[in-house]
Amino acid sequence: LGDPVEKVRNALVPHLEELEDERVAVVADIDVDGLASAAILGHVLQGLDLDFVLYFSPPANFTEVVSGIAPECDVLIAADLGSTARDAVQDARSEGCRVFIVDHHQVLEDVRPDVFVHDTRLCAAELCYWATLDLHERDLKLLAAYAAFTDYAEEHSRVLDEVLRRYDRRKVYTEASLLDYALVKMDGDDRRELALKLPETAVPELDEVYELAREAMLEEHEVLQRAREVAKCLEEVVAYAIMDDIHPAMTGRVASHVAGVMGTPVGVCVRRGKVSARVVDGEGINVAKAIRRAAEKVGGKGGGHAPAAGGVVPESRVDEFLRLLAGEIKRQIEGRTSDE
Ligand SMILES: [Mn+2]
Repeated sequence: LGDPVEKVRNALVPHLEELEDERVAVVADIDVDGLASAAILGHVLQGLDLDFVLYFSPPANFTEVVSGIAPECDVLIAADLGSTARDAVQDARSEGCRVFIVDHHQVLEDVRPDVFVHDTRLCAAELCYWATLDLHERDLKLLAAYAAFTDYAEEHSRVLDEVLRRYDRRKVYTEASLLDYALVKMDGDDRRELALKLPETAVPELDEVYELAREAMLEEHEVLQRAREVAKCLEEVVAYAIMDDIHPAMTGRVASHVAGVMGTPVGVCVRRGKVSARVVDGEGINVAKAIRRAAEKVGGKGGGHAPAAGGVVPESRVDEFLRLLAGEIKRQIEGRTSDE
C-alpha cells in the first residue's frame, strides 16, 4: 500500500491549476472532517483566484444535493463523500460536470470520478491537506489535525503527530471538540461562513463556536440523562434506547453511552426507525454485519464499519429488529455464524 501521505502528496495540484475560468462547487460532509476539508479546499481555490461555492451535505442526501448543484458548475469536488455514490457521480458527469473525489470511506461500488484521491487510512481533511500542500499560503495543519482526531483517524495521521509536537494535546483536542459540538447547531450557511473563516482565524477567536458548542453540550447532557432512564437490555449483549425526538447527531453518542452504562458490549439508539449502533467493548464483534442481517429480515437495510454502524428499519418492526440484532451479536460472541 505504501505511505498514504506520499501516495496523495500534491495529487490535486495539477488538476486545480488547470481550472481557469471554471465554476467550482465543493460538497463536503457536515462533520469536522467535512468542515476542515472545505476550509482547506476553499483556501486553495481562493489562492488560485477561482470562482467557487462551498456546500455541505450529510452522506444520505449527497445524491440529491449533487443533482441540484451539477447543472450550475463545471467541476464538482466531493470531500469526505462520494466513494459510495456511483449514481450521483455518473449523473453529474452526464450533465457535463467533471467530478473530483477526496474521500476515505470504503469503496463498495465502481465509482468513476475524473480525479480520485482516496485512502482509508487518513481522514478526508488530511487527504485534502496533503493533496494540495504546495498551494497552501498558510499553515493548515491544525485544521486537518482536528479532523483526524474527531474522525477517529489518528493511527496513521501525520498532521496530528506534527501538531502534537507543537502544541499541548489539551489545546488541540478541546478546539476540535468545540468545533464538533458547534457543528451540531449549525446550518449550511453557518458552516460555509465558518469554513471560509477558519484558515485565517483561530478557534478561540470564534465566539459563535463557544456559544453553539455549549448549547449542543447541554442538549447532549440532557439527552444522555434521558437515555439512561429509558435504556433496556437484550440477551445481556445489547443495550438500547428508543428516542424519537433527539437530534440526529446525538444517536451515536447515545448508543455508546447506554452500552457503557448497562455494561453490554454493544449499544444501540433508534430514532424514528433510524438505527445507530456502537461496539464499546467486544473484540471481534462486527456490528455492521449484525445490523445488516437483522435489518434485512424486517425489510430494512444497514451497514457501516465493524465498530460503528447504522441502518433503517420500518418503525413498526423496531422491537423485532432489536431482538434479531441481539441474536446476531450473541452468535458472533459465541463464535457461531448463523445459518443462511
Ligand atoms: Mn470523514
